[in-house]
Amino acid sequence: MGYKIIVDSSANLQVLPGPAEFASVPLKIIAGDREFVDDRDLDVEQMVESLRTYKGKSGTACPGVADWLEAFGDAEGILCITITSNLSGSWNAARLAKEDYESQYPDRQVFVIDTLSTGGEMQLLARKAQELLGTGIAFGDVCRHTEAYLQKTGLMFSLESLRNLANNGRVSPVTAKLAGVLGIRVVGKASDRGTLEPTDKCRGERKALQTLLSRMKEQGYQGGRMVIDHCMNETAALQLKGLVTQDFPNADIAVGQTRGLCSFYAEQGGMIIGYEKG
Ligand code: X90
Repeated sequence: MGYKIIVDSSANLQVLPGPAEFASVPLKIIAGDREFVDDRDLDVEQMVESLRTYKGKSGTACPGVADWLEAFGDAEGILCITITSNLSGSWNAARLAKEDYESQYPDRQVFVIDTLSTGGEMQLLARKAQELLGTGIAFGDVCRHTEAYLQKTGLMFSLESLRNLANNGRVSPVTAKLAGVLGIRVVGKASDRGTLEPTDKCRGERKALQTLLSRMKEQGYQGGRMVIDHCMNETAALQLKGLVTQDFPNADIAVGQTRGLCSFYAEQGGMIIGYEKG
């Protein structure tokens, strides 16, 4: 049987070793007549730089049904892991692709998980799915266990600017005003509904990092897996890793860079953290 795990590019994941084939379906970032496809060839730093100086309207586009179908290839068991359906149409497109594919190939199966989240939490799920597949359990059970794992994972963020989120209607103007003052970071989490829920307004990076860690501990973090993705802010990401490691020397922490979609919304200096609640 050919199995395939597919995320959209908001997961910040381009390769994932394991028994199943893996693919990332790109979202797009659009600024005037420029279009950035969020695939492995995208030069993220150059995109962030050119957006910084671009004064016009900019936005994003989710993958369409055809993009998901193309990623399905001819796999017989497919697991799609998408960004929150409350902020993007990616999940809906994947669901429609599933209907299409299953009616075309009645003996094949497509599962679609709405993570109500993004970034590192999606990475944790994809990794879990590969591991479960390796145990030899049935594919349907792999997908169900992976979805259940969402109860044990969470997502936090620290943002210096919410401008692109507000300009594209992903947070309210009131929420966006929390940030925008030099040196202020908005720390928050993915809500149960899959929206941004600011929890703290922090003065300075140090305070933001301490707040992130204490909020994660409050949610049940005990030194399990953590994925820290940053937008051109490796210093802070490594500092956070250091702080976490002081409390939990055996924590399994991966530090990486946000790809195109998350870089557009998290903006320079931003961090997105997926973690295990216990
Ligand atoms: O369909 C599209 O065009 C994509 C829209 C995505 C909008 C939100 C992306 C947020 C990315 C911000 C911090 C993490 C927030 C998590 C909330 C669930 C990064």
